[in-house]
Amino acid sequence: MKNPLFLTLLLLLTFCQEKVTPPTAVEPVPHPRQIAWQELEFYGFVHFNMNTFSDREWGFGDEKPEQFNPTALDARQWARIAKEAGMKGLIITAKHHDGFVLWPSAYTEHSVKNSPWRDGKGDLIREFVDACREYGLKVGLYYSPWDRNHPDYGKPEYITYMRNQLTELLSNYGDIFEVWFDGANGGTGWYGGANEERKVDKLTYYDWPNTHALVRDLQPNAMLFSDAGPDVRWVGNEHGFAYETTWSNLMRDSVYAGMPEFSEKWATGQENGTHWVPAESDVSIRPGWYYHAYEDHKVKSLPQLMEIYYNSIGRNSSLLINFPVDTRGLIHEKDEEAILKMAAKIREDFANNLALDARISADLERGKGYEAELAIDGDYETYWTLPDAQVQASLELDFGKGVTFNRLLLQEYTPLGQRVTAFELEIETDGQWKKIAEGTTIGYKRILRFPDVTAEKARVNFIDGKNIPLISELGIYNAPKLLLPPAFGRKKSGEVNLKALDEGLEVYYTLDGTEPDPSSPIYSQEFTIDAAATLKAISYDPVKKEKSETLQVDLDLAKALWNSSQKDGEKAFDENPNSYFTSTDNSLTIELGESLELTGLTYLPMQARYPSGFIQEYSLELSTDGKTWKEVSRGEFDNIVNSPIEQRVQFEKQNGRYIRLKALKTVDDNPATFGEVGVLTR
Ligand code: FUL
Repeated sequence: MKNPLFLTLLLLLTFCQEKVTPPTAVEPVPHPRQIAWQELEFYGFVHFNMNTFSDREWGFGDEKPEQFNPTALDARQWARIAKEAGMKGLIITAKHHDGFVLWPSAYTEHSVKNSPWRDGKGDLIREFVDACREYGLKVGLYYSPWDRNHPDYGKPEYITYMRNQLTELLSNYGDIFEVWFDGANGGTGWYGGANEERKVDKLTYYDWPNTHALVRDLQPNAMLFSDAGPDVRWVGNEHGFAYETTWSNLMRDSVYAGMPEFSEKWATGQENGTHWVPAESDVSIRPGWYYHAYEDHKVKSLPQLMEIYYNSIGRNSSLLINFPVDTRGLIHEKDEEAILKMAAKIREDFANNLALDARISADLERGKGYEAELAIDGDYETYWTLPDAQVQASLELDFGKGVTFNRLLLQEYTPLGQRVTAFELEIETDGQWKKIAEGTTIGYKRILRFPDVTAEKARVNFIDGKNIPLISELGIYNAPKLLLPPAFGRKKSGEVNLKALDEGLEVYYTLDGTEPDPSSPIYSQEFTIDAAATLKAISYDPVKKEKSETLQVDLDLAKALWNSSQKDGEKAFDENPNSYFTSTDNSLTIELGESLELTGLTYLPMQARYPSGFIQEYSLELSTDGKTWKEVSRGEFDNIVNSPIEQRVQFEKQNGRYIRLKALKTVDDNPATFGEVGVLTR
């Protein structure tokens, strides 16, 4: 190269490029331990302790160590399932509110050391830790500050006890990634026999600054969880849902664990929050945190679990899903099946990032080292950004051909703080840009779902933020439809409704017992079924030409004419499985509005979270005039506690205009309750 001017220019250019200054941080920023933790995203909870055996959610503290007796405990089974589910760690209830501890603590007799399990020689924390390490999972410990067993709870001596136990737990089992302090504390309890109510000042009693300092000292890399952090905060509900706007910033000094107004005021985090305290969404795979056989049929469905995934990890939060380990000491087969289906669906939804095949460009760039391409390089450490003082810019993807998609994934580079407050996704059709989705905060990860769109070009407009956006990753996906049988509902009038569980699916049905397919009637609006019929329905993906498994519902008479003279009696036949009738005389009488040939009856026990009054022994009577009654059946609903599903009673065909279902005995001797009652006519 002979031209000295050209050489000088080239040198100048290189010099200038190298001079691109890195963006400055926007406070607050995460600590390195929080950066490492946020990459875990998904980990599991194990609720297994005395409550598993007392069949409670919150034990009173008067339970006996002898009650703790799993028959086939295998912590390796938990770890295997968690690993296969894509979880990165497990957190176990080392001590829950009832005070029983899963390791042979030197400071209490209320522990596994006095239980029949492993002849009192067992250490469940050790077995748990070993299993987690074998499967490459991180280990976390839940420790309830509230202790309904300990005689000193409420006094200063108890704080010493708590710290002694924490010292055991945090010194003897290797690296711990998260220490979970529950916000529920203070109230009635056994308290060494005192059997009274003990209130504590949640802000001051535990002397959190010094308790936290102890944890820090013993486990410098452990994340400290409580409602208020200091490292990770509660999301404010137990559904596993973060918020449309979720900040990792929190006004930490205004909050403490267990404060009454935490959920409404603080759970979303705050844009101007002073500390980095990201959210963790916790939820159980069943209604309860602990195992109850009567919830075996209430394991969350795939659509419910996917909703949780998108509303937690998809909204700048980590996800902690709980396994209520059963009395054998195993994760129940149904829970395993559910979590593995969820894991498979997550993998499927994010199998192929369409942005990787697109040409990416930006209308503004900071310079070398911050180009648009870095938003699709799969490396979280590199990011696209803008010159200082700019917050508005677009990242545009040119796919080169029409592609179909329904998910947008964005990640901010959070080590320099959370920034974006408004963004939108547009696609180009016929030369026009059209908005198809929008969001507020992004944070570590944000996923938007929207109905299928097909376009050659898409762009994400960053509209507003606290400072220049730093976009580590951008993903565009075409998540396959959730091809599950449609959801079914029926009204008292007999009107039936069907609903596909994902966008873009069609529903076909039959009433003649044949298998539905796309040549069967298509469901477009509610229709009435007022007599006995078998409804079969499928969801159908018209693009892929695939159908779901078949939903089959055996329907009988509509309840349009039914009446009850008992107060609230109609709640037992309103076709709403979640409402129920509690009887004052252990019976329910229904006037059917017409004389009918009957062959049987159905009884759905109440489905509420804490049920009572299930009928165990029943008598069923019919009458044509409401005065003279004839018993047509008497018997027992065998396994109704463990499996509170619909019970069926059949009898010889009889005429009746009135039916009376009597509870001769309820399982708990509480007044009889009725979730939903129906009749059979065939
Ligand atoms: C709550 C506790 O009271 C529940 O029993 C459960 O442990 C859940 C994770 O946290 O606050």
